[in-house]
Amino acid sequence: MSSTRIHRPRVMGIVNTTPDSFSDGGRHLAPEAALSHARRLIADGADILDLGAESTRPGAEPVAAEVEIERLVPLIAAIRAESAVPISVDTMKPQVARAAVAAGASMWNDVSALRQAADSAAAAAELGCEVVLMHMRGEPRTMQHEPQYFDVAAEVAEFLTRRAEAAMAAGVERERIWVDPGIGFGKHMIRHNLPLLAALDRIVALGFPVLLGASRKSFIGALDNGAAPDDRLGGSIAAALAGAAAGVAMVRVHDVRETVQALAVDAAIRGARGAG
Ligand code: HH2
Repeated sequence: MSSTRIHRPRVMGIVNTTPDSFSDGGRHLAPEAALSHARRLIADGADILDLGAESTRPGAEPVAAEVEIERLVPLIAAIRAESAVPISVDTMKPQVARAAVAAGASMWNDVSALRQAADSAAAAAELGCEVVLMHMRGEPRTMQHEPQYFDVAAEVAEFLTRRAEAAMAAGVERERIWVDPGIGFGKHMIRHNLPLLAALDRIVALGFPVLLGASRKSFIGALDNGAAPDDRLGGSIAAALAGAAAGVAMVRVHDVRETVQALAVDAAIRGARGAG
């Protein structure tokens, strides 16, 4: 009996040091709590950690760059002192990305797709780190005000292509660009997020590695009688498996251990398909 080895998507573990993130806000605000959460995610098998200091949930208030830097840099340094795990920084501000990369981060996860500041794309090129370009309609404060699309997957694909072109025009190397459909960012819970999740292969077909962030998002609650964020693990895993089937390269999740296990079993089953 032979089987083909199928690689599972990489798993990015979420560490928020914000007082107001939708799913775990406040829980990891204290530096020691964030560090122990990061340790836990590393032990659980995270391939990379995504550290955020400004919530992007609908209606969230902006945080000053200095506050983000104060929350992130000591945490990055502390993780670096004990682990070689790659670190991503979830920020819209080039000055925060600069401080994070100087402290040891190797990926800039920008939910504004380098649109927030005039010098974002130039900063990304200069930093030479990997860059995630995510689709969002509007900005976090207003993005859920009646979003409209004619064909959501086509419009998201078009946007991501344009943002990747803009990044490359500013000097970001093609190999360093990731794209993300931005589940929940300026999208109706059901009418937009579900067709987008069903058409992830069209985003993968753009030719950039795709990051998918569906973990604990509201559409899961909407499909399960209003289940609370802490109670959305099953739906989060279902979305990660849909991403794996479509060929996404990485999933951004809160529950690392369970997701790694689900993706490993899924990859093993797909690898065994047609064998024996
Ligand atoms: N979702 C959130 C934050 N950052 N970055 C990418 N690339 N893709 C995502 O889907 C994504 C993201 C969710 O918002 P937040 O309020 O920060 O909550 P949490 O970090 O707990 O998921």
